[in-house]
Amino acid sequence: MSIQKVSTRPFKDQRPGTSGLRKKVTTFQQPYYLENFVQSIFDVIGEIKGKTIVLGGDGRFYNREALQIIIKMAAANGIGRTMVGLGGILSTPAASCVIRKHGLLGGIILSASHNPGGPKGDFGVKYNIENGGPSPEHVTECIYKRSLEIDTYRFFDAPDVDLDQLGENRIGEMVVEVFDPVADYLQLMERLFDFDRMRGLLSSGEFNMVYDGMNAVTGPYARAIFERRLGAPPGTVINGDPLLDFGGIHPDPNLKHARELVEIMRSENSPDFGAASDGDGDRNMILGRRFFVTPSDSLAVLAANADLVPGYSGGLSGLARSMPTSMAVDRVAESMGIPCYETPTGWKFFGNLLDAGKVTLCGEESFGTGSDHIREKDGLWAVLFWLNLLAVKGESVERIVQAHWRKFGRDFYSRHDYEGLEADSANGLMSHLRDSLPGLVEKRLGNYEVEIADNFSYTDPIDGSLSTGQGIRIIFRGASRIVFRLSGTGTEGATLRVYLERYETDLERQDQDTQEALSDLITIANNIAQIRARTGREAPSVIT
Ligand code: VG1
Ligand code: CO
Repeated sequence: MSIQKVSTRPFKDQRPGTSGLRKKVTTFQQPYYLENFVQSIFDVIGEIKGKTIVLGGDGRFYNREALQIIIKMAAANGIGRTMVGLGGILSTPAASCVIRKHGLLGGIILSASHNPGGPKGDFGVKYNIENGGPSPEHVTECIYKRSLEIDTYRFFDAPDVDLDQLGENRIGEMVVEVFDPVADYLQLMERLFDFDRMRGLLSSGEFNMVYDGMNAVTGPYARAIFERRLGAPPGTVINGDPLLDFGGIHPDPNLKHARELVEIMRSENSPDFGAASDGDGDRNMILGRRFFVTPSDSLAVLAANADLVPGYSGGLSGLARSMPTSMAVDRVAESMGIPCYETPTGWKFFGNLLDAGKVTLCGEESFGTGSDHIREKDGLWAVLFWLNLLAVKGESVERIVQAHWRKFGRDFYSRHDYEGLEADSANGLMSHLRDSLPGLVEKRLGNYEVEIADNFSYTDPIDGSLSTGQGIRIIFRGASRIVFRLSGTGTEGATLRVYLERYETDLERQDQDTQEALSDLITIANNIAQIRARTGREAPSVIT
């Protein structure tokens, strides 16, 4: 047992994206690849000697191997204590909760979120800071710069730690504590939501729910919460065991990938409430009987009804959404007389606003919703929030959403993804769009008149940092929008995301099919971005 200093050479491709460093498993398996990135983190985060960090992941292929490497590197770098989730399991929101509750230095979460797993799938590493949230851009930039010049990493040569046994182990001076990854998180949820009321609903015999763990990290959390704590019958949680390859599915809770759940919710005897989370547990999809709640609407509905939930009955300080998220939540903020902030895509941009107490609830169109209880989006939190509302209101999911539209108007909303494009054609499309922006302002496109056409940039209201090039916005008079951006989480080629939104206050027209309601905007988007000609694609790969 000894500390080793291993000479290495830098890799050039370790710049973290929207949510950490995400690459193919095979990339991470290259000698020194994981080690270099982890050492780069330890090198730039300041004083680490004697401090405590938390580690865990979504259970995907290579999770356990990577954890053993990181544990031994932490010991060699002088970390005092490392907490690791039992079985290597730790959801992203639970990691954020544990960091905050125990005042830790930070945590390393191993996940590629909703990306597929397995030997040929994806893997990822993200570092969360002491507020429990993702590293802000200036930290990820330092990690990246360090990764370009690194020449040694530290490693403690010791036997593997048994991750399936709760309790304390030692590697050199460092204590490794294998802990229950559910307990602290469950306690936090019990403080925010009315568990007695939800238990009453679930045991009334008149209400059924189904929760899809998508063979990923949330299964153990969901069984503990819904089946054991809230008394829902066994079997309420489906696909509840974390599998190395997620059973071959993309653990992405949307209408395409959560197919099993969607079919259950469309069936004759559908349960009243359906929900799912993604690989690392930070996303959520909410379904009623034959009814889909868009994530943007979900955020707006939660905000509008927050006074019915114990954790938020004292009022909301402000709301926030990522730029491409629909403006439904803006209207709720306005009606409450509180501010609504518009940030770039990615949860890290909410961190400062939450820390400063300016925002209580926030969300993204990509099935991410959360609050100031932690510094990550939180899938099960959103599901519990909905369940609490359903228990208090005694109405169906569909009725709650329709009542919201009647009051605030409806934002028809859809995202069209073109996945696996050649990087050159995707970049060409975006630069063509950037060049067209000045010519679009004040122009009429079909029935729509362009009010603003720009490339979104954001100045953080707390620390003044500027983030540019965050997505092309075409805003039409009357609050309709088209937004274009390239994904920062993919591992193959490029993904173009086109976000479409149309605001409708006419009650008669609120029941239209979403794609029909947006058809004019879809045509306009295709024309101005020349999507077919430039990508060769006739249709998007995923519509959500
Ligand atoms: C996507 C979503 C974004 C989300 C990010 C991480 O990023 O659009 O809203 O914050 O994934 O989510 P991109 O750059 O591919 O559009 V997760 O569940 O991976 O932590
Ligand atoms: Co995720």
